[in-house]
Amino acid sequence: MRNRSHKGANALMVTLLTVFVVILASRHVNPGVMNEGNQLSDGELDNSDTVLWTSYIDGPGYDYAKDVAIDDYGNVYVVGYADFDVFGEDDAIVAKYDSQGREVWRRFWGGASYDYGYGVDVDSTGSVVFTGYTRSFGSDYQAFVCKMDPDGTLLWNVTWGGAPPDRAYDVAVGEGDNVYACGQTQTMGAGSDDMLLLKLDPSGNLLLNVTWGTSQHERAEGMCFNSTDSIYIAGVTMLSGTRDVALVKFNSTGGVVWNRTWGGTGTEDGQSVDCSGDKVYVVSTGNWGGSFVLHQYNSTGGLAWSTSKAMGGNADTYKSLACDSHGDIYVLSYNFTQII
Ligand SMILES: [Ca+2]
Ligand SMILES: [Ca+2]
Ligand SMILES: [Ca+2]
Repeated sequence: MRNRSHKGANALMVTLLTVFVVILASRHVNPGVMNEGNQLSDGELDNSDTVLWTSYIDGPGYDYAKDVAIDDYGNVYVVGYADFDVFGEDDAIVAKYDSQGREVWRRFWGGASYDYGYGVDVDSTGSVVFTGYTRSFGSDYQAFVCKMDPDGTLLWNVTWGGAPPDRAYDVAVGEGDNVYACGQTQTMGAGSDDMLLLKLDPSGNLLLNVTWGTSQHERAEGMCFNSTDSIYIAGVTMLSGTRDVALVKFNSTGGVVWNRTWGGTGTEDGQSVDCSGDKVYVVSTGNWGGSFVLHQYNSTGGLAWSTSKAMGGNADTYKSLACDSHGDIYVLSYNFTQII
């Protein structure tokens, strides 16, 4: 969700009220794309936390909204997946709303098997990029990245992966409208799953695929791109024997600038990251009874502070954060949004 460049104006934030709402690079996989379907949800808050609008998509089965992005015109993009059986089993769904909450279009992407949309961002031309993973094309799960024009016409789709499962969870548009996606891979890396970073050019050509990790489990959960051509990825490493937060800074050519881990003997999961200037914010969850931890790092990897927020609700539900140009920080859960 992300993190990604939430090119949103003001302190507006979309809240997903319930989740209603190689190596191998194979291109043009011929997925199904469909323009209709039905009910993902979102609402928008002004500075006084008033809900400006709410919209939802409700299919015949379960429906999950996983990420949101805002363009320079205030259009809102939501990605997730739903059980409409448009192409068979779950399909990724991406929907565009105008600044008043009116649905502009919705599109499904996928094939006969399971297709999950997880991350969305928008580029300088108003084209939307989204990512996730699919079992409809290739062996086991494959990461995918798709791009649609402002009218929702599919421009390209790319899958990435080998025989083991590979997944993408987030996407961010970077310099020159290059596209970065992150996730986890067993096809490449140091063993078990590793954090995965893909870079594609604006036409969907794969520019690089790199990993970060150890012989233990690692994965990326969220990413952001900042104006200094740096990419931050937050996720998980199990190098210590338990899950710990991992934050990795890459440069635009895929080099690891630094990495940091945070955690103790319990469970600590890095869920999402966003940056504002030289400040990098990470939200993490664990088995802490409904609280989350917000961390601020600087651009050289120094931990400025960590603070725990007890908000109630279920643990492990704080999935995303974004900060705006005013320095306000938004943390998104499955159930509600906290503005800090
Ligand atoms: Ca499907
Ligand atoms: Ca690993
Ligand atoms: Ca731990």
